[in-house]
Amino acid sequence: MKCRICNHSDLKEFLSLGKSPLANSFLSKENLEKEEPEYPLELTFCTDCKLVQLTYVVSPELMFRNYLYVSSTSDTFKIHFTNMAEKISKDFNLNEKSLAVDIGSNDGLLLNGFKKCGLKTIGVEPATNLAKLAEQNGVETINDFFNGSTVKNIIENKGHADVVTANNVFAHVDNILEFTKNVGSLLKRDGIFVVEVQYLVDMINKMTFDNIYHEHLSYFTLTSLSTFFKRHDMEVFDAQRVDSHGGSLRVFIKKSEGKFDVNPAVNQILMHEKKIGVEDFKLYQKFADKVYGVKQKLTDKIGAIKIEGKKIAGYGAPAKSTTLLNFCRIGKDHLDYIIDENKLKQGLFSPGTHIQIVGPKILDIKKPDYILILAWNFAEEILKKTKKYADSNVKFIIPLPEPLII
Ligand code: JHZ
Repeated sequence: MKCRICNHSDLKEFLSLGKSPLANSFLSKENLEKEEPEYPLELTFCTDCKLVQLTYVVSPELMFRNYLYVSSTSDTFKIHFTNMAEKISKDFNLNEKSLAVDIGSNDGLLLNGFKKCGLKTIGVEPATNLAKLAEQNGVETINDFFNGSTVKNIIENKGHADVVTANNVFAHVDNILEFTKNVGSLLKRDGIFVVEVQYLVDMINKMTFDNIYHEHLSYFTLTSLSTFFKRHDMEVFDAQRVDSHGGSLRVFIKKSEGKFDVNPAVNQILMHEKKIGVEDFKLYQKFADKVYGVKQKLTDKIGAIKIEGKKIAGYGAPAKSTTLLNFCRIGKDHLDYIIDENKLKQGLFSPGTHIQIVGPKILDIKKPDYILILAWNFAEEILKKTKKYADSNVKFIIPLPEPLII
């Protein structure tokens, strides 16, 4: 195997979570008996460009043409993306003449924010169900992957872009080089490319190893990102740590000839990464050891609760719960059901573990003794809306960084 970014062949493997089904391949009842494809989940480290990456690439056609994740399901994200659109519009003086393109635009949440700020917008979304939903939400959307022909289509019909955004998309792309070249062709000379990616440093610090699944091919630090862009005529000129998904990086990139000065924050984060050893393989080996330890603690806790004859429900059926449940072998014998408010997931069954996904009303009918918060990144929002159950003695388990019962 060669590095997806720099083609180097000295890659060092450090973590295997075994084989897992695709994280968002929730099953209908009729498909429960059919064989489910599983693919290896192994992480490796490039000794040259320092990118941490998956060893096995699943075809994007299998993962992204029908997508159950809807950005607007959580209030937290509605606020996050609306604020992001407002901040970018204000900081970069964007107006009704400016064009914003969002790649992986989902239900149009971010672009709706840009529209409210007066910008012209267009989304690119490969999932047909989501592209339709975005159109219903009033956001013009091209239903395709982001590639040379979508770029040509946008330039011909809308012109070049002032801002291109890719939130939780960049890590999902196998051929990042081609993707980045296409972004470069779409942008105006002084246009900006803004990406949000889950931050590997947070994943290590907060032990959020459930974020490892087949959709996420790359696990970025600012070190690996800025090395990549520098080698391809672009430059990171600002970076911020943001809370999403247990810790992400929002990175601002310009063409090399673009006008923006590099913010000192970039160097500060790079220095911090050097200090904590992101270029050193030992950091990743230590992380892997800890992952196996957390798995043991969580399965011990869940096992002990079941021995007492108590009932446990899951809350949230995020993609990452597929990794957690399959890797920790938590299944139907442990969780009676999983609640998720996304209607597209309700009535389906969790990949690999076959636990039914239901709406929140079930809590009044089949009250559990414990709720395992699988969408731990929204623990605050979920705890708030389930307060009445906490008041009636239901306990909550937050699985990571270490299983905690509250
Ligand atoms: P959430 C997503 O992963 C998808 P996921 C994607 N693959 C990606 O890359 C990462 O983000 C970064 C539900 N919920 O956002 C909604 C409630 O039911 O953590 C969601 O199904 N009630 C693009 O899937 C799930 O939990 C609630 O009150 O891991 C959360 O999924 C709240 C707040 C959420 O992303």
